Amino acid sequence: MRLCTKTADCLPDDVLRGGYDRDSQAIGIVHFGIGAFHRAHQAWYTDLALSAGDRNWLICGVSLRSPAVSEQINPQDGLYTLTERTGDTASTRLIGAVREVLFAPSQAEQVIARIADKACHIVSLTVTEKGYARGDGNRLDRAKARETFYPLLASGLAARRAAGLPGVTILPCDNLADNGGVLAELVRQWLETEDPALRKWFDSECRVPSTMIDRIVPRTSAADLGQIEERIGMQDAGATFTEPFSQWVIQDHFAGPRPVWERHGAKIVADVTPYETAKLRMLNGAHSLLAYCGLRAGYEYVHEAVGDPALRELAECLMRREALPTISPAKGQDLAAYADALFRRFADPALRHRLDQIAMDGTQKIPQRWLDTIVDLSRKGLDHSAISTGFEAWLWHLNDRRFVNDPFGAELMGLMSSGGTAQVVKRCLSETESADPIWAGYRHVSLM
Ligand code: CS2
Repeated sequence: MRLCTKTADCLPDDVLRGGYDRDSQAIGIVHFGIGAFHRAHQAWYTDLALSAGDRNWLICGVSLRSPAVSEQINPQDGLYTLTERTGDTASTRLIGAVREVLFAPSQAEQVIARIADKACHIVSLTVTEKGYARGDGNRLDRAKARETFYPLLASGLAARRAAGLPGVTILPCDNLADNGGVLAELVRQWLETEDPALRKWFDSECRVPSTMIDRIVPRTSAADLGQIEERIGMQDAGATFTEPFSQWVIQDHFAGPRPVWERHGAKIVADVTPYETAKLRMLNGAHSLLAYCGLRAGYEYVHEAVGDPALRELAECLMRREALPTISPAKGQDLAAYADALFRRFADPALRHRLDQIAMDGTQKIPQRWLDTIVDLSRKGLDHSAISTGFEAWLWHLNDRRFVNDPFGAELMGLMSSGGTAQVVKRCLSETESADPIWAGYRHVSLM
């Protein structure tokens, strides 16, 4: 038996569910990149909102590269379970917010029609750092952009304008600094060449809030799927696993209506910068450190790496002595308590969060996780030896080659073979905007 609308009634009683009527509700959100993170985060908040009576916020998920999620979820009528794990306990909820999944390469017209539908008010994205097609100095890489969401988004917006519909809120949910500002600028660059009149319409009718998104979502394993089948008595190919913790801070900058996500734990604020900076530099910064140093030390999971006293000390140093002093907290934001909570989350063995999952796409992650911190510390004349150690481990990681999964991986590994570390460092630098202080950081690293 497989999970779907018909079989959902046979789920065990302890599987939580909203019980709202899905058939009479419209799709209000089109989401690019419907991977596990979205299903455990934004779709979960939206499911809670729908359960509490918000209406017409069902989600149309769009996959850009692989049909896998549509094959997992469409035969289940968009339903899947989300299981929160901690210690020895687990709690499972049936999520109904996702109505359908479209596979962009073969269903482009449907994606455009969904964006152009009058019920759609939000186009959100979780396309990973590399999915934004940022080239040198945050300029749009047009060749890469053509392969991603930009043409579909532009066609959807053009159809809305032609139909006399209002603009939409474009909501980026990826770990980039100033993700709203960056995305708005990249979309402008795309439209400027493709359709300058649409660019003007986008500027006046659409809004792109910045967001800080946080929930640890390990990749689902075959063992996880076996466990959930045993627990719920049916197969769920879309099953997703996460921690109980979740955080979402969203800039109050919408073009039109939105679900009342703040009733379910999201925070709507004027400025997300302090939350986003703390999250990127402390959580993600320490994650990347543990990933490269942990893999080098032979560990597989985050809880194992953080359980090693030497690596724990290094991560403590990165969070508390290097990242923390570079952040100006918002009123009431306690960064020392934040660090304590992060270590508790990292140490939870129930999550089984793989280090190689975090290690991927280093070139896309390191700038906002480490280099921005190094730049600030260098300006103040402060030490950044923990980040430097992480950097050295990243170079080891490239040289070791076993787990490298990065859009620039082949190029960097080639440079490593021909010119060694110095060539790799030089290549990275040409990708960054503020070369001077960063040079200092890299030079420091390469001398260690
Ligand atoms: C991780 C993040 O894979 C990674 O690079 O650092 O996905 C991290 O788990 C999330 O940002 C937590 O919110």
